Amino acid sequence: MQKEQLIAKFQELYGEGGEIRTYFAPGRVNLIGEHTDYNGGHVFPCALTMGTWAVVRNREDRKLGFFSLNFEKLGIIETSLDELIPSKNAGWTNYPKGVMWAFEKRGYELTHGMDILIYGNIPNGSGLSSSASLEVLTGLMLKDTFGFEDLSMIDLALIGQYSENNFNGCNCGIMDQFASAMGKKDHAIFLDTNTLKYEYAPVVLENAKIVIINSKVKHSLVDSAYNDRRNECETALKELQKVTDIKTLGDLTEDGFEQYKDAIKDPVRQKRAKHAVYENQRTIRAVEALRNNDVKLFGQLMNASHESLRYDYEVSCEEIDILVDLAQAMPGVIGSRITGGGFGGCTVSIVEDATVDRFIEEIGKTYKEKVGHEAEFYVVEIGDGAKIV
Ligand code: GAF
Repeated sequence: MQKEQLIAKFQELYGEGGEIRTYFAPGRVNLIGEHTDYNGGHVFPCALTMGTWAVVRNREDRKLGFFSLNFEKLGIIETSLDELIPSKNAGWTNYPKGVMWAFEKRGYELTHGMDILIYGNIPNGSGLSSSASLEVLTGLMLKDTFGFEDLSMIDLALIGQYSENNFNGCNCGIMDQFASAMGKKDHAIFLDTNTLKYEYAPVVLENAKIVIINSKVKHSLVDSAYNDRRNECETALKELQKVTDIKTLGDLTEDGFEQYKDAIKDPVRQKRAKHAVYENQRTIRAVEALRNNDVKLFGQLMNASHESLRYDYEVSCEEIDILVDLAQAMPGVIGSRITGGGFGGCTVSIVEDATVDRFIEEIGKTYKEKVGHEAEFYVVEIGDGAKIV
């Protein structure tokens, strides 16, 4: 949808006049480095050109008007800056409200309300960070509206994560908000989540594309299973700290893990920690491979990442495994894995140009036969981070 159309819709809903501002924040796809961001490891995500837009106008009172073109039937949801409390009934507005709450918690006073129109083209709940993009979008909107010049884009990512953890109850890491705030066209972000040091790595895929497949399944209990994994890793870390001097699982190499792993008493917990350690090392190696133009090795590491997420971390599911197995078995596919938090959502594959059509057609057909519903395919481009548009 074009900016002009969004503004026209805004005026139809809220009336004309006043200064109108528009913002955009992207979704992300993670190429490798999954479930490492709350374990002190590295991640390698990139921002997409798909994302979420906001059209905003100040109000003189403290009221907030929220309208989403993605949830049109809900109409305008009216609330106020004095009601920034999470509630089930508030649905999607819990995300922007959470960020407003987090701003105020950090001492950034929001002195007046706003009318807001939202539109997103990231499929919701598909593991491409529609919620993180909404959080970063809200952060940028507040920074610009209230002139909070001292807040950097990384601050906006951190505030988004804080609100997700403390207002919306998902104990996520920093990867998604960071990618949405800091993305760069045609680059992925090699981020050390322990120090927040990052480098942009050009993603130059000669004769290949990044293809995302949306399984269109989202298994319930995603958030609680996510929080469980995090707790398991935290317990494993405490056990390891009794025998070796590490701050995070990201401090261990594979050899170090093998040496100390018996300190982790529970075999399931040991598998979780193994994934976190090995995936971090795989990510470091994958970025090096890409820098050396060794896309083949990058793809092999993506495949290994999936295997680890499937068997050791156990965050995949039948539908996703079908997609990944089909992709990995197809000549012309360089690598394929689940992306994002898991339990459904999307896969990411690197596919040679000449294979893309067959990839979409054949995997689409077999998936429908096996699962009973269609998957969606997106041949994506890497875009910039959040911006005023
Ligand atoms: C979700 C979380 F929000 C991220 O922080 C990250 O942990 C990811 O799952 C798994 O890598 O997207």
